[in-house]
Amino acid sequence: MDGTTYLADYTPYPFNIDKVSLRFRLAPHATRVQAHIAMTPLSPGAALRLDGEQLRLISAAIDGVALTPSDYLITPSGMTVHPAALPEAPFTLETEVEIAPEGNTALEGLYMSNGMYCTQCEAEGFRKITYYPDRPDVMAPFRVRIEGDLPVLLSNGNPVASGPGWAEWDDPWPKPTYLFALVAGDLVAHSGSFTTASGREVALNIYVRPGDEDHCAFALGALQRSMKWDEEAYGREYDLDIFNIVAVDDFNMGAMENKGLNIFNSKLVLASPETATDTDYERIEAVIAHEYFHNWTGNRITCRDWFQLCLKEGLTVFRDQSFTADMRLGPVKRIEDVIALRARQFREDQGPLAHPPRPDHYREINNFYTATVYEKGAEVVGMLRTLVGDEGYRKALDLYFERHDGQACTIEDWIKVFEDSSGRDLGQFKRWYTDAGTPRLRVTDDYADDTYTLTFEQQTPPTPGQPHKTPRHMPIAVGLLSPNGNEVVPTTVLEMTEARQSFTFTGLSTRPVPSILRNFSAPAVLERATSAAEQAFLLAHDTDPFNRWEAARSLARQTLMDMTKGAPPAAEYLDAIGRLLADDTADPAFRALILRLPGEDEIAQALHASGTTPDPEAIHTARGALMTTLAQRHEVALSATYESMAVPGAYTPDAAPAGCRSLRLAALALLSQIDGARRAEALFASADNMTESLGALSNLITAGKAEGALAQFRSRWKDVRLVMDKWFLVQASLCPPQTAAERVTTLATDPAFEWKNPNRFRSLLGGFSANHAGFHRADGAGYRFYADWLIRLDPLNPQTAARMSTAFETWPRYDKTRQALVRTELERIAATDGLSRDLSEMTARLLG
Ligand code: 0A1
Ligand code: ZN
Repeated sequence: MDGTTYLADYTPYPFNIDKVSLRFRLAPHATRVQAHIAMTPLSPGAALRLDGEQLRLISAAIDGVALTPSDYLITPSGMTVHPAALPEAPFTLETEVEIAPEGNTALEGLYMSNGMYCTQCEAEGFRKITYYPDRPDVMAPFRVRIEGDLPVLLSNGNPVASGPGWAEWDDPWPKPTYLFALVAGDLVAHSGSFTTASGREVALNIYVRPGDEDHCAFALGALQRSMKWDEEAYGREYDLDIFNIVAVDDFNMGAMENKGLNIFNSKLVLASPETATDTDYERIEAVIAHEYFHNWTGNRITCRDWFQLCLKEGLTVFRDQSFTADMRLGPVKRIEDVIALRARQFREDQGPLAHPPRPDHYREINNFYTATVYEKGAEVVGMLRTLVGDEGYRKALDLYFERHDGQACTIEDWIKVFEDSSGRDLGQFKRWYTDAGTPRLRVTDDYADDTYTLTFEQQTPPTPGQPHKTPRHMPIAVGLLSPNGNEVVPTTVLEMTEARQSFTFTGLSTRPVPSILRNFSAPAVLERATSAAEQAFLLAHDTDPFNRWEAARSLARQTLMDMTKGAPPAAEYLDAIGRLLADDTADPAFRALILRLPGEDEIAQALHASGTTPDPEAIHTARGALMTTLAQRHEVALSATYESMAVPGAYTPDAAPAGCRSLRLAALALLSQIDGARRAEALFASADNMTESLGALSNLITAGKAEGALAQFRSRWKDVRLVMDKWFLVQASLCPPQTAAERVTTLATDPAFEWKNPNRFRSLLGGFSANHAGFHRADGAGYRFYADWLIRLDPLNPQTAARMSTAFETWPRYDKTRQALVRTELERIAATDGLSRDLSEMTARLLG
C-alpha cells in the first residue's frame, strides 16, 4: 500500500546526534522554536534527512553559515540537506521555525488546553515542533530554554536556571524525541518527595489547574508506592532529582511517560471520594505506576523502531499488572485483566483488525497502540516468566538492564536475554510476537490403568495476511482434583510445542477432574466438552482461584448462549450462585466477579466462535431474563448480601472496602430487576461517594426510572468535567437499546457535549458503542449516528477518530443485513474528502 512503512526496510540513521539545545518563545499563534543540533556524520556522503510537518522555516544554518535554498529541499513531510552542503566532520545545524499551538486540535506536537501549553510527541509528534530525525533509535541529551509569560514552565530532566518569564531544563539522559515534553501554564503543584534506596532525594510534583490541588493526594501516594515497588521487585531506582506529573483536560490517550515530566489525562490523576469511583482509583494507581515504570522499560531502554512498540508496552503493562496484584488482591486482579483481555484483545484478534504484537508494516503508527500490542504483549511476557520461573525471570531482567541500558532495542534482543540467561531455545516461542490470532486449544482426556492422559490440539484461525499458522510454544498450567474435591496433582506447567500432544499422569486410583490453563497461563481459547456438573464442581473445589472463577464464567456464558436459543437457565448455574452467595469465606471482590454476568459483547463473541450468528436483541433479552431469574431465586441471600456489604465509616479507596462495595453493587444490579429499583433509589439519595452514587444511577437507568436522578446529578456536577463525562457515559451505555440511537442523538445536542474534548467524545460515542443492542440496532440508526460523528471529528482529531472506529471491528460476526449496513457506513467514511491517513487506514483494514 502507498505510504506503508515496513519492518524489513529498517536502516540506521547515518548521523549521531551529540547534543540538542532548544529555545521556545511561546505565543499561541506564533511560537518560535530555535534548535541547535550538534551532530557527527557516520556515513560519508549521506544526505541529512529531517522530519518536519506544519512548520514555517524562518532560517537554517550550519556552523553559523546560513544555508541557501539550493542547499536543501522542503516537502510537507520534512527537510533534506544535500550532502554537498554538509561538512564531513562534526557540525552544528541551527534552525528556527514558527508553529501555531493554538490551532492544533489534533493534540499532537505542541498544543493548548485551557490556556496551558503542553506537548504529546509519541509516536511522531515532535516533527510538528521542529526539524529533526523523529525516530526512536536517535537518542540525544537535551537542553531546553522556555520563554513565556506564564508562572510554570517545565521540560524534561532537572531544572538548571529560571527567572521571570523564562526557565531552563537539562536532561542528561540521552532520549529519543518521542519522550520530549514541555508544559507552560498557570498551574499549582501538589508536592512530596521520595528517598531512593541509595539515598537520593527526589522532589515529586503533581501540577494541576488552581482548584484541583486537593484532588492529587492519591496520585502522589501511588507514585511513591510505584517508586518503592520498582526498587524492590526489579532493583530499579529513579535517576533524576525531580519527577513531575502534569494533568491536562485535553489528551488523546491515558498518559505519557516523557522523561521526568509525565503528562496525564486529568481523569487519571484527579480523585476525591465524591467524584471518583473505586474503579477510577484503581486505574489511577495503575497508570501512575505504568508511566513511572516506563522510566526503565521504555526510556532507559527504548525501541529501535515503532514495530518494536510491544517491547516497551507489553513489558510495562506486565509490570503494572504485577504491581497492582501486589498492592491489591492478586487473584482478583488477574481475573479483571483476563476479562479485559478477552473483551478487547480477543475481540480484536477475531476480526479484520487482527495483527501480531509485533506487526511488520503500518501506514499510521498511531493506529497500533492496541490491545494486542499492550495487553497481549503483557501476556507474552507473563508466559516467558512461567517458562523460566520467577528466579529465571529476575535473572533475565537483570541481564536485560545490564546489557541494554541506554540502547534502542528489538524483540530479538529481548528474547536473546531470556535465551542467554536460561540456556533455553525460544525460537518457536517467538511466534507469539510475530503471529496474529488467538490459538484454540482443544482438549480431550482418557483414563485407564491408573493413568490419566490429556491430549491437546492447538489451532490458530487465519488472520489478515497470515492464512496459515504453525504451532506455538505454549505453557499450559494444569492441576488434577480427585472426585472428592482434593487436589491430587498440584499445578504443573506442561509445555506444548506440537500441533497435537499428549501428557500422562500416572498412579491415579480414580479418574481425576482436570483444572486446565490455571491462572490463564496462555492467552488461548480452551475448547473442552464438559458438563455443567463438572464446572460446578470446579467452582466449588478448585484450588486455583482463576479457574474457580473461570468455571462460573463458562457456566454463565453457556447458559446465556443457550437462553438466546430459547432454553431455560441451567439449574447447575443457579444453584452454584446460591452456594457462592452463602460462602462467607470467599473474598467479597471475588464473589462480586462471579456474580456479574458476562457482557453482551462477550456473549456475541462466544456465539460467533461457536458458529452461531449472534442476535443482539436476543442476547440483551436473555441477559436481562437471567438476571431476573437469579434475583427471584436468591432474593433473600442477595438482600442480606446487599445489607451486610454496606461499608461503615468514611470512604477509603482501599481494596477491602472497594471489594465490599463491588459485591454490594453486583447484588443491587440483580435486586433492581425485581424490587422496582427501590433500593437503587434509596442508595442514590443517600450515597456519599461516587462509586455508590453512579452504581445506583446506573441501575435506575436500566430500570427506566432515572430521569429525576439524572437531572439532579447534572445540576450537582455541571461544573466538574470528569463527572459530567460519567453523566454522558452511563446514559449512552445503559439506556434501553430500542431507543438508544435517539437518546444519544439528543445528548449530542446538549450544550455540555463539548465534542472536541476527547474524554467527552469518548464518553458519549464509546458509551454508545458499549450499548451492544443499541449500537447494533437492526435498522442501522446506531451505525449511522456513529459514522456521522467519526466523519465530523476526523478533520480536527484524526487520532481519536481512528481509535473510535474500532467499534466497527466486530461487523463480520453479525447477520447479512447488519453487515451490509456497516459496510455502507464504512464506505461512506472511506469516501469522505480529505480523510486523514489515520482513519483511511482504519476503514481500509475494517473493510478487509
Ligand atoms: N506511551 C503511552 C501511551 C501513549 C501513546 C501514544 C500517545 O499519543 C499518540 C499518547 C500516549 C503509554 O503507554 O502510556
Ligand atoms: Zn505504556
